[in-house]
Amino acid sequence: RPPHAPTAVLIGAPTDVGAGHRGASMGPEALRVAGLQPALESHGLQVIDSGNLSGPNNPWKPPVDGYRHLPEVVLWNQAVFDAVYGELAQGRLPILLGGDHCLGLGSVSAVAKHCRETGKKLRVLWLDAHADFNTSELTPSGNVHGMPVACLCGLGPAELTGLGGHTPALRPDQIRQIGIRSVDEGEKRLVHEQGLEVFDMRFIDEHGMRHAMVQALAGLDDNTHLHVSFDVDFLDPEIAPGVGTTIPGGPTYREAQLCMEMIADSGCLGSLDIVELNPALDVRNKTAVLAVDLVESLFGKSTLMRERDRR
Ligand code: 6HN
Ligand code: MN
Ligand code: MN
Ligand code: MN
Repeated sequence: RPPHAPTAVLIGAPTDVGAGHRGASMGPEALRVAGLQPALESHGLQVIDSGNLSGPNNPWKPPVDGYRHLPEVVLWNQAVFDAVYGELAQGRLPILLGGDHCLGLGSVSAVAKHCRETGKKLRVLWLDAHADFNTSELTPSGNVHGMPVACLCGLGPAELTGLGGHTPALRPDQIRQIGIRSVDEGEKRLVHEQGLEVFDMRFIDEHGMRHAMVQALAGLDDNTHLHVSFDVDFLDPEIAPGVGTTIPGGPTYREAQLCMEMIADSGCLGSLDIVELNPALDVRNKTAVLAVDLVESLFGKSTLMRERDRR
């Protein structure tokens, strides 16, 4: 790695409070058991494991006014926001270990605040089977892990949309979604209305992952902070069964690797979420091992030579 590569910090957020299945709360430990830290260190990256955040238990209750566990979701996201913001302020590269995807709200809100304060441009890549663009009116489940992108764009309860003190945290044109193949009916309308740029599986089938990523990464420059929110259900369930909401027809192993490699090549990666890994549904931790393998590529596992050549 180049000498200026920032130190990465693992931040565990062991909760499934926004999910529809129990078990994502075990995600951080499964990623540690799969060797995330030594894997990244083997590529010359400095890595600190800051341990786990704490927050309320999952009360496992039905929705209230369209949200399940909103007070608990807020508390977890405040903890994530503070931790991620604090690490960015120290010049480190935060890696959030979820936990379910409602935590992307705290993480991306912190990144957005950091970018506003440092004058950086922000691009968010949302790697997911789902658009996560529901609202309390549209949601079929009340699970807040289906809502973080809408909340980041200002559509949601004030406790969540105002997390970083600036609403909305993001403009839709700062987001690119990749791998999408399950969007609820009302959610679909809202995605179109807000003009989100979505590289869904149909696009990837027709044009290939390479073309999708060329477009998703277009316009990045030296002053761009790239945040990757990696929902493990992005991957095809044949290779990644350890998630709560498997949707068939996702990226293959090589498509996912190429996606990560092209992000690494951009040289802009500034922060990362690894979310929705559910060890209770996994097979001998293989989804965690795969996630670690892919995250290694995200940090330049297979592109070290090219990166050096370029300098
Ligand atoms: N995730 N669209 C569904 C819902 O309940 O809103 C599923 C959301 C899944 C969210 O996997 O992060
Ligand atoms: Mn910075
Ligand atoms: Mn998601
Ligand atoms: Mn998902």
